[in-house]
Amino acid sequence: MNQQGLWEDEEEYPHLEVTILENFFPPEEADPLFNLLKDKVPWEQETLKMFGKETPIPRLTAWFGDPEKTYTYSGILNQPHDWTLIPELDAMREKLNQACSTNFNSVLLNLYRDGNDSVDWHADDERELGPEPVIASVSLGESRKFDFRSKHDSNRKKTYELFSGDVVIMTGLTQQHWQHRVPKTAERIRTSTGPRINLTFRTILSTDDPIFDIA
Ligand SMILES: O=C(O)CCC(=O)C(=O)O
Repeated sequence: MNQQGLWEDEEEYPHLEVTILENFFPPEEADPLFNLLKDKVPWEQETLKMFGKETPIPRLTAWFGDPEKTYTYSGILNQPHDWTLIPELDAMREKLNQACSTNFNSVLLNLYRDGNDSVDWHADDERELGPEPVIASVSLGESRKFDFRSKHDSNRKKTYELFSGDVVIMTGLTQQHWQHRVPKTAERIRTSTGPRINLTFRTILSTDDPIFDIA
């Protein structure tokens, strides 16, 4: 497993605390996980209200977590599925808990069916994640680009290519100062971009957690 850290480059990318664990899930784990999750996860097509019209978001999603850990993402209130529905997901969580020395209590899954699917610029800066969340983002299946853009200077950008089995760990003030996205791959449509699954493991704070008031 190779590891790249971006956060050492504080001058060029201030507060971008990102570590990439390449091949964290080697192919013999990543390939069966991709197939299992594609088949077993109850994928949903969420919609967003845009200009008064319900518009499908360009990917399928699912939310798993501890009971009561509801989460609002892009205006969508998510009720979690139980970990017991897919024990392999719980095993992934355990492996990431150990690598990150944390206790993830929820995961948002995205299925990008092809190069037309994407997630637009955003930060995982919702109040329920606290001011300095640790987020572990797993890629399975097709490789895709992953862009960062400074919230203060949109010309300051950094792009990674994420491959199946890679894990991106975002920590510290990253979400407060940077946005990220997975762009469409329009130029690759003719060579057909295959499906990709992304899982972002997060820790949703309880409202009685003192840190909740700081965010
Ligand atoms: O697909 C990815 O790599 C990123 C997904 C993401 O940013 C999110 O779900 O918040």
